[in-house]
Amino acid sequence: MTKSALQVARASYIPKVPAGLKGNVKIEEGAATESVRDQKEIKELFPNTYGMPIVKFTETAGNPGMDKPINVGVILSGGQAPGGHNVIAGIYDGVKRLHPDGKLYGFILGPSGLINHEYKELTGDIIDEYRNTGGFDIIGSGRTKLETQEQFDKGLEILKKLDIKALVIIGGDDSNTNACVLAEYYAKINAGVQVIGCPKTIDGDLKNEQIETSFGFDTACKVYSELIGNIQRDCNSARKYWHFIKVMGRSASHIALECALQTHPNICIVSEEVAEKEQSLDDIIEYIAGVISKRAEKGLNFGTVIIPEGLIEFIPAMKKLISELNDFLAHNQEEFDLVRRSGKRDYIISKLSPENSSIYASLPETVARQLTLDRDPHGNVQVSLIETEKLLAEMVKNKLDQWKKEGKYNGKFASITHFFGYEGRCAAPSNYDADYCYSLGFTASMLIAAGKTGYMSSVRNTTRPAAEWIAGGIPITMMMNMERRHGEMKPVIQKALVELNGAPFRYFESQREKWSIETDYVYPGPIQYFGPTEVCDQPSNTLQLEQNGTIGLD
Ligand code: FBP
Repeated sequence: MTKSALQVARASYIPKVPAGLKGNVKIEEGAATESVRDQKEIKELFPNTYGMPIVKFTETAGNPGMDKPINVGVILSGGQAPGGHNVIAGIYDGVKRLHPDGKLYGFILGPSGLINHEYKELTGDIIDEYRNTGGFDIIGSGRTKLETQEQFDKGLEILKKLDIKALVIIGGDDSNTNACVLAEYYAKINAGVQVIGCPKTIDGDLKNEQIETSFGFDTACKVYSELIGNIQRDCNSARKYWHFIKVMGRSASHIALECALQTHPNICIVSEEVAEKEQSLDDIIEYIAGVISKRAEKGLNFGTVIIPEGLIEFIPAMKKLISELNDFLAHNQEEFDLVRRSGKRDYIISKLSPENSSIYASLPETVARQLTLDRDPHGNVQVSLIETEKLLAEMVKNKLDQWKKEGKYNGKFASITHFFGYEGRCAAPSNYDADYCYSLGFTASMLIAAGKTGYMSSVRNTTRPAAEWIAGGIPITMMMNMERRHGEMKPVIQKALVELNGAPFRYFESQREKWSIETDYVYPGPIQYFGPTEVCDQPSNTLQLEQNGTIGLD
């Protein structure tokens, strides 16, 4: 395989790790824990893994090895996120540090690899090929849900065959919830297999008081911010386009907000604010058109708008429409498939409640069609397929045309749309993600050595230099509450949305008026790997604001 010069240079990068992981590791256990909510229900559902203490690793004298080798299995679950290969490298190095004969097996293409017994041993040569690289291609990832007892038993067969004592599941909130259910089941039947989770998702919505950030968020935001900065420089040069830029984030707007903090666009919509203020689609259009009109008065007929991917589901009226569509299609998909393409829109209009039907009828043709495309494995609309950026650009244009007729606006409006998602999910990890991921993986091995199950690997204090990071484990049940999913109450890890009273949003709110009218663009440029630490090792603005209340260079 031909490698780029950067790949060759990055292969030898040695991730920085917390001091606590450097030598022999001592485990410190805290007090018993409770779930964030619904303690009684969660305790009943997880009798073997509820209430366990938070643990922390510190360095101690002595030999870090174990008498017997441990074999470990690893699964990559869900969407790609930069740094996954370093998590696996960290697990591998941890397993080998414990005993040179320990083995690491990777299950192919996500949880289905465990169920279908498709795996490969990850040897030192393979691991070395992937250190500090982006992507999940070392073993591939998949979105199969690991949730039934039949799947758990099928998985156990291969785990036993390979003498695997612990399984590490690298995934988002749903995959880690399922990891905990699996840990509980294996504990209940005395299977002799521990299960450890690792917090992954570029969306940044798997975080809480114990988990500072999910890996991949830092790199993905830096890649998107580079692209947005480039667009801003172009738009400030040509001065003739409004760019509507949608960024990934299936649900929460963390990515949009972080990119805004890094690049100072003229507009950034935050879905959580839209929901809180119960804004309609028309309110959002009016707001965007209003900023465009104010800039036009100053002769600035150009600008940038950042749109979070999940926006559509946070507009209360659209949420109701999507929910009815989800239910309707879940029961009538076959009939819908038989309707001719040209008749599908009218078919849906005729089947929905009057309120939703009129909203659906008001949507542009393309978006109406996108709302009825195939659902994901959870039965939800795939928001990444909805071209919200085009919807907004088109509706803003209509609004401005109307204002022009009414004499309220006298500018020029031309728009270009973009969607940044897949461009960032497999990028080479930033130093932050390379270090964080390696530490998460290594910590997972230490949790396994300590006999833990039902824990999520955690590395905290990450706005400080890596040596001061704190490695340990958080019981997954601690992050859970009961939520209604497809009509049933289920134990799930709480998804972290943008907090409107949190420091990152408040900072954005204090600046957005200025950014909207003035042209205060920041051009972050590409991720820097080598050079001064304030350029190469800065965590995301979100984390810095959350932990320090300020952004490094401010
Ligand atoms: P995860 O939550 O699994 O990490 O995936 C996040 C994400 O990148 C979203 O931002 C996006 O909506 C979705 O994956 C796209 O999924 P797919 O890769 O299946 O198109």
